[in-house]
Amino acid sequence: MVSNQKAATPRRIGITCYPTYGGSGVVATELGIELAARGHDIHFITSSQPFRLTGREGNIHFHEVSVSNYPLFEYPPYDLALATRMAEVAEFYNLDLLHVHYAIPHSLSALLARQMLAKRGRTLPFITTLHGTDITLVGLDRSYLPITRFGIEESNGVTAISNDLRRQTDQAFAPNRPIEVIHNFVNCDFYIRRPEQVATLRPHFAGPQERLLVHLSNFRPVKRVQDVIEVFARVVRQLPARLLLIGDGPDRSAAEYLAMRYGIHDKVNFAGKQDNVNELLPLADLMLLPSQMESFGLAALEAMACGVPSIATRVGGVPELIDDGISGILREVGDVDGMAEAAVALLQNDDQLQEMGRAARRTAQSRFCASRIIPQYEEFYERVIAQAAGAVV
Ligand code: GMT
Repeated sequence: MVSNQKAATPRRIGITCYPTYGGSGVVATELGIELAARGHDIHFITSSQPFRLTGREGNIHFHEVSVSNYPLFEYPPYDLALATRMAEVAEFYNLDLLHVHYAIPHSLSALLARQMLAKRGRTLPFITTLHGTDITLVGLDRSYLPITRFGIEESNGVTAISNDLRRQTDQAFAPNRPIEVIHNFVNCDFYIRRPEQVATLRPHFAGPQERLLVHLSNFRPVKRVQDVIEVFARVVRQLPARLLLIGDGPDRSAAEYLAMRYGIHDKVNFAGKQDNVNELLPLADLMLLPSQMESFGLAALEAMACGVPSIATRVGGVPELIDDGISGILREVGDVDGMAEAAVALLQNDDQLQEMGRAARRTAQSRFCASRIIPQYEEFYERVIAQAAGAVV
């Protein structure tokens, strides 16, 4: 379900992202779906079909980037194959703009594609959206820093998904161009609590007297999934509860081991990667997001839209999303006792839990709905396209 408002100027836009289960891929895919619904022609240029695309959406095309594995290549040159495909698609479909998500290496591939087309007298501006770890982890690695800065500076436009990420980028890279903040968004008609659906599905995950806690991530070390288990182990000592873990990644085994050590593994459901998170999140009473770093916290926003508040860490862009004590609860990184104490207090006070869930939904609707954020991207596209057209002699 997407908003059906139509764009003033329909455009042909190429979108590149990591199409697997990362937050940046989710944002890029949902953006493409929303833009297509508003009348734009969207071309995903990615290594595989983005996982949230069904292939049945109108106005959406998928162009696979295949990286040839010539025996001489110790490292298959994905960035070059991508640049080539970007240039081909842009020329064939007469694209107005490329929008790449995650700076490395996508901004550099887009730069090459722009240069290839310039040789043929064509203008192809590109926008880079910074998502977080492309700046805070990969970008700050000395071996990638200069090229990350170069990709940012060469972009025709740059956006960051939170004020905090813009501040961090300015501080670490001091780029010679302004960065526009366009927050992440959620489709509030798709992420919503439907009581009949909850009544049917919830018994599969928790008993009538049990609270259900949820965590959704790619189980990378930055997510501190072991802290989720630590918090839950403390909560379940105080009240009947279950934990639903959605996602998969390198720290899953460590989390499973910890759950076994605490003897709580029968109460923890490792559901793995799931496509229907919009149906699973509303089943929960509370989300746990104890990340080391989070430039925005899309998982928390998706839960909030479903009326599920989060206990999260006070890091990065999370305070731009969650008002501590109103639409969720914030604690310091690693404070598993504090998070557990807050969770128990909230789960034992139904009125407060309900009120926080309503505030979470209100925040999602009033500040982060797709219908509010997508026009900001459209307006930015128009500005960048006009500037690029003006710059061509
Ligand atoms: O950490 C992840 O979940 C992956 C990463 C990505 O780029 O795929 O997520 C980043 O982008 C998300 C979407 O914009 C943000 O919601 C996450 O906060 C951000 N992750 C970090 O900053 C650690």
